[in-house]
Amino acid sequence: MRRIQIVLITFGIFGFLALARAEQVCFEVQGMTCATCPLTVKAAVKKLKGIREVTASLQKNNAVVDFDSQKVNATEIKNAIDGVGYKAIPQVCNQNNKG
Ligand SMILES: [Cu+2]
Repeated sequence: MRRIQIVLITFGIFGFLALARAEQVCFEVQGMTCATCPLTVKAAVKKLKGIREVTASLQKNNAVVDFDSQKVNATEIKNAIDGVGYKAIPQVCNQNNKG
């Protein structure tokens, strides 16, 4: 009985992973000049489907986006940032991107 429960839980977890593909993309964002700019970037990205979390930093000139790759892709995210007047340049995500 216990074994069946474990099997069911395992299938539940993998089923969830199959439905939602969590990915992260990081951008250098050029053109942010004041405290409102990161908020504008965030709002623009959040309008897209499949966005889980967005951080945008004026000090670091960057944005980090967690998204579901089955609903949205990095190019659409870049276009959303560019579309509100900035320039998003994809970069390798590392610890410096966060925070
Ligand atoms: Cu601004």
